Amino acid sequence: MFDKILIANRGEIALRVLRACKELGIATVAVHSTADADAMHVRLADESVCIGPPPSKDSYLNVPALLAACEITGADAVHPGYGFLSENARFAEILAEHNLHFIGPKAAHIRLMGDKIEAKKTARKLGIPVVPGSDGAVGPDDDAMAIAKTIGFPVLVKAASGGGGRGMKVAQTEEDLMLALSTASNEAKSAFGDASVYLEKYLQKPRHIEIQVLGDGRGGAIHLGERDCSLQRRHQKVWEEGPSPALDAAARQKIGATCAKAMQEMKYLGVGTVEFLYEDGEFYFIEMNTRIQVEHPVTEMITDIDLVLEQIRIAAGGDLPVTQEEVVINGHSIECRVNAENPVSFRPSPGKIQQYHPPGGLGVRIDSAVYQGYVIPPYYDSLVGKLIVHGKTRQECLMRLRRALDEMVVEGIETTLPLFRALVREPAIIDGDYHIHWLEQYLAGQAEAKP
Ligand code: MV4
Repeated sequence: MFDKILIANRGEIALRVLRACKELGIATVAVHSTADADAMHVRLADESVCIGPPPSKDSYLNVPALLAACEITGADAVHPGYGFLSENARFAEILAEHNLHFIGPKAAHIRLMGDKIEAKKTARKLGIPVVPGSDGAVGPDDDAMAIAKTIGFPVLVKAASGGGGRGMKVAQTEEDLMLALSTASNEAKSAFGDASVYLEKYLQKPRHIEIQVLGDGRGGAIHLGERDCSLQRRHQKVWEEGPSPALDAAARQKIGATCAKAMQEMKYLGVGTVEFLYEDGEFYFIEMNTRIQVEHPVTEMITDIDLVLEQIRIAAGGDLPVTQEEVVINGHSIECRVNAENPVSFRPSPGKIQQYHPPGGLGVRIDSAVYQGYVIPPYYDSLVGKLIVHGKTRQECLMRLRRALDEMVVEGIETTLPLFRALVREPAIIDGDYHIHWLEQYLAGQAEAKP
């Protein structure tokens, strides 16, 4: 097991990793920019190192500074959290070159899944259902029109190095295709330094359902059920829940087993999330995330497995915590990402938290690193904290979430709490009857209603 872990991240996930380290009896090193000197994980860590000024490129993405912090403190492993360097294969390799452990998948798997074309080809080879589309990149010499006609309009042009919604263009008709191809390719070139794009059948109103997987790197792998992340705004997840209201046990078992088998064949190491679009009873692989995700607590609450603690144990050579047969999905969990944003315009609202009262009670969890008097800096994401609720059933979970939202107090900054207080009372949400475009349509309707 590791002796000392450097947590190369900030905010709630840094605190989350720190908690797992403490429970494992592992010493912790916090790194922070000058803007995060008063952060909670810095106060609670055994040691802390300032790694630079506020801009991420000069601090949390500053690899030499992170290596120096490891050297100074004698850390033998680095946990990247999510975002920042968590899916940077080169960083994982550099750590290995410095005899440091990267708590994450093998660099080759990070690189593989970072290329959305290669990821799809791999998924298909491993028996995972994928969206119908082009066989790899569509280049200037290919007959894109013929490929698109074979797929059937509308088609989606996607950047190979994209992901998370970046570098996507819809072509509704043949006339739209050429413009969509050139626009997506040019944007991909400037955003990712890689102009290659591919085509997919455009699914109109799917749900976004992701499967949590855990592999020991030696051929053992299990799945831990799904999370429904369809409620998103501009590709930012807002509300995630598990199990999905749209899946029955048979569908869950089938797609879960398919993902677990694929991870066994890959000899995947650590935690991972296989992302699907789900429409008319069919799953379509879109991408795989090779990191711990923001919404991991939803899975923890319904499986009672500490994903971050197991991620660390497995990175140190440990075995999977349970067999597939021992994985039991118990009850229902919903996570609301409370952001320091105006709940209507979503304009960021950094500043000092004057009053902070987190809710409590049975089945209520807050993953947050803020406190009364904390100043939310303007340099990073606007997450105040994640309100995660568990109930024996989805209805009990909704009732508890409604009560917890009404109990939660955050004053001094604007937050998206009012949005969640409205959503938890919205019939479509109560019925679980929504898709990936539902939230933006709901917000557009709200904007119209209140000009
Ligand atoms: C799609 C799609 C429809 N059809 N692919 C957006 C982010 C990235 N994960 C892939 N995304 C999509 N891919 C096909 N073939 C619709 C989306 C999409 C989306 C997916 C999941 C959650 C929210 C979304 C919002 C807009 C578009």
